[in-house]
Amino acid sequence: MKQQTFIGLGSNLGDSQQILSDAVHKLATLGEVRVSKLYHSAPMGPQDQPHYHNAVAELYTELEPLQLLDQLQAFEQQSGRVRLRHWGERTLDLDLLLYADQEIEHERLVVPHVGLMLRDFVLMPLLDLAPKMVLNGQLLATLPVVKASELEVLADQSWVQEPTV
Ligand code: A4P
Ligand code: MG
Repeated sequence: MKQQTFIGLGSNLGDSQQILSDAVHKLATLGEVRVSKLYHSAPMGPQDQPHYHNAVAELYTELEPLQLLDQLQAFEQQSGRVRLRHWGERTLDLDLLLYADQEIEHERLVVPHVGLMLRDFVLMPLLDLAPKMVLNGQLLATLPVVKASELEVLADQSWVQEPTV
């Protein structure tokens, strides 16, 4: 049975819009995809790194959670993923934010993603796709971090470019 999942996309090295576009095309090989707007966000973590491009994709897929994680990690590698340090710059980061309403505590996979409720660069694009989403009994749209967000919108949902690969 197809499950509703949400994937967080981030990049701050290389041609980030193209890298995220290519990632969306790859996700589309796994099932039906819808994308959020494209955002520009100041780095969380080390400050001496470029701003990030961030977005969220909704994916309906038959893959089990760990199979999906394997695919996300393969896509990261195919993008020539460079990750220099924890919370540091990277060509492509794909995080499994939500998998249906499952709670997963596995050594390789924690769902919902640990940063989900804390990060405006995850919450704002997620809310584009699911404006009424409730997690832990909390309407995400009313979280203080959402209300205070000053994320820059780079483009509406039509930001996905033709694939390069
Ligand atoms: N892992 C566990 N749960 C998950 C999950 N739900 N989704 C494990 C994906 N992976 C999950 O990931 C480390 C391990 O997490 C994986 O091997 C997987 O088995 P990683 O991406 O290689 O490691 P990392 O860089 O140490 O950290 P992490 O936790 O991915 O960093 P984050 O939390 O993704 O943060 N600032 C802005 N503005 N925008 C950003 O997108 N991103 C980061 C990275 C830092 N600052 C940012 C942004
Ligand atoms: Mg990650």
